[in-house]
Amino acid sequence: MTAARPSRPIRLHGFALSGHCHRVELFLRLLDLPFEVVPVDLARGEQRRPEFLALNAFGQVPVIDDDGVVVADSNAILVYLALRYAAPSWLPRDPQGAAAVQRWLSVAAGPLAFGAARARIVQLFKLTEDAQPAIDRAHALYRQVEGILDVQGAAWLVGDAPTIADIALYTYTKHAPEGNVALDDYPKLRDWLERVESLPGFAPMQASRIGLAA
Ligand SMILES: N[C@@H](CCC(=O)N[C@@H](CS)C(=O)NCC(=O)O)C(=O)O
Repeated sequence: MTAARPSRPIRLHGFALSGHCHRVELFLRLLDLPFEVVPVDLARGEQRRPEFLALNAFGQVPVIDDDGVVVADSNAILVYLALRYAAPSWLPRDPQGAAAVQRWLSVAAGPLAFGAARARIVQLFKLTEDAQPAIDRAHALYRQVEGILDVQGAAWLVGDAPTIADIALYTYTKHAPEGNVALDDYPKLRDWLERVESLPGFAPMQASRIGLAA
């Protein structure tokens, strides 16, 4: 059976330096779906304009508009795209597989967002906040993920094929050094990053010369 295709390009309201947005863009590219980016300038506060708040009352990117179907929140968008346009392997339908993927989406919205992603934001926007708690949270998470990848002996976070769990965790992990989170101690994690990068259609988020990447 041929996978469904959008009848017109999906509009991705996003910001080039947002890992949450890259998460969505990466999955669109891996699925080879047509899309166009509608830039939202966070520095100028465009996410708080009424037109944008009508799309996402939380005032955050990413948001997609798929021919009138508006979906906000990066992980929600991954779920939508997987169910609508992807092979079932990207989001298993069996209870155990679906739960295993959801577990990682929760990690992406929790420890990843408040760890590596936050530490990077402090550098990116030169915030005065102390980044150390976020850096510590990032290392706590990566020690756990390293152990899980080691014990599972698996190539991917869930099962034996890439899922949206891998997509959700990829970008902020890859860019963690920009937030002064070194990945040297996590060889299994770095191998996993490379596996994601080898997927057909992969394109990186633009690098920022900040933190350990300066
Ligand atoms: N849970 C949301 C978080 C998205 C998020 O934090 N977006 C940031 C950019 S990375 C944003 O729009 N920030 C602007 C603001 O909060 O004013 C998701 O997964 O999409």
